[in-house]
Amino acid sequence: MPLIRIPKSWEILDPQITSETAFLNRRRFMTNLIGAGVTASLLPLTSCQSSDSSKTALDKSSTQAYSGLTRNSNFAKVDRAITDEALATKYNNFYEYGGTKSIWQAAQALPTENWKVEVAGLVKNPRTYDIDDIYKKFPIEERVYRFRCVEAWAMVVPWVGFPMKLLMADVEPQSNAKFVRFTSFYDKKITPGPGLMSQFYPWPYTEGLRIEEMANDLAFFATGLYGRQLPKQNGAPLREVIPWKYGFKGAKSIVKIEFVEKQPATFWNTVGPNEYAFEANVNPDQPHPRWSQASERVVGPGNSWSWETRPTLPYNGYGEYVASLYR
Ligand SMILES: Nc1nc2c(c(=O)[nH]1)N[C@H]1C(S)=C(S)[C@@H](COP(=O)(O)O)O[C@H]1N2
Ligand SMILES: [Mo]
Repeated sequence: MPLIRIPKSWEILDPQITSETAFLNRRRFMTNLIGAGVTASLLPLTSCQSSDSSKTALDKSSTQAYSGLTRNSNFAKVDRAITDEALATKYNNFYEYGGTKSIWQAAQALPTENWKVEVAGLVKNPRTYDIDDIYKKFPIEERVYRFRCVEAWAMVVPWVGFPMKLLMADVEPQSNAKFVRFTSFYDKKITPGPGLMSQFYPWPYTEGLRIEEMANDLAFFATGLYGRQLPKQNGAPLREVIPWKYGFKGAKSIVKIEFVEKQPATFWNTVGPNEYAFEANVNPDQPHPRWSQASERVVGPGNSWSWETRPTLPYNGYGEYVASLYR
């Protein structure tokens, strides 16, 4: 690429793995600008990843701690240590606030007061929940889940929240509802996106599941992590957590949930259908077009070249819960 940029040391070691956006959008973006007579060398690169911000002190006072929380013993153990909270809350993907991993400060612009979540479409009881209704209505528990980004890094996060199937039971999908679509908060004045490229993305961020996937025991709405309410950068006040799929399937800061008949268009699948499948189950045998998915790097302290490498597990290790959905 004719782009002027000094790579980070770990990028030299691992050049093929870049963020969700890197190649495809750079190409789309350049096609547009080259058409407009702008030279490629002037273009910014938005996919620079950095974990530098993890060194900044963590301010735990920014969100409230849950009291009387119980950890669901079915989802308490994983094959590796829980990721350091400072890393899970300072190494994020949230493109509404920028194309790097260091968006936690920018994400503080998200206005979470008086949050509402609209549930619409093919349901018997369409309704708009105040976030406080959600907190009161659904029994909150803690679950420790493995978390795998399509970029081949992985964490273990103790989420707080409730199974999606409880919300389904409340709104009662109709029999013709075959899919669900989640929409994230979007407001151009508040969510600038990853620089100049932003205008080419299909905002707002959307994701989707098959109804049977949503009904699975593991499918979770998170309202918190590490025993406290979700920080904004992790998708406050409500996000999806689907531990057997790549991280991009888990839309953050959800404002709308729609039950629909046809597979809905979703954000990354629209941007790059051969790179980001709608199904997106974690699968070591199905490489991303630009890198292998056979192994993953466990996010830890220091630079990513020093992170431990582990084999990727089919369904991210959750096959016993979900493999039957795909037979
Ligand atoms: N609205 C929205 N949701 C999103 C994203 C995003 O950019 N915008 N990024 C996704 C991706 S690619 C990942 S890996 C996870 C990251 O979640 P975390 O920052 O809490 O680790 O959020 C997902 N949900
Ligand atoms: Mo991701």
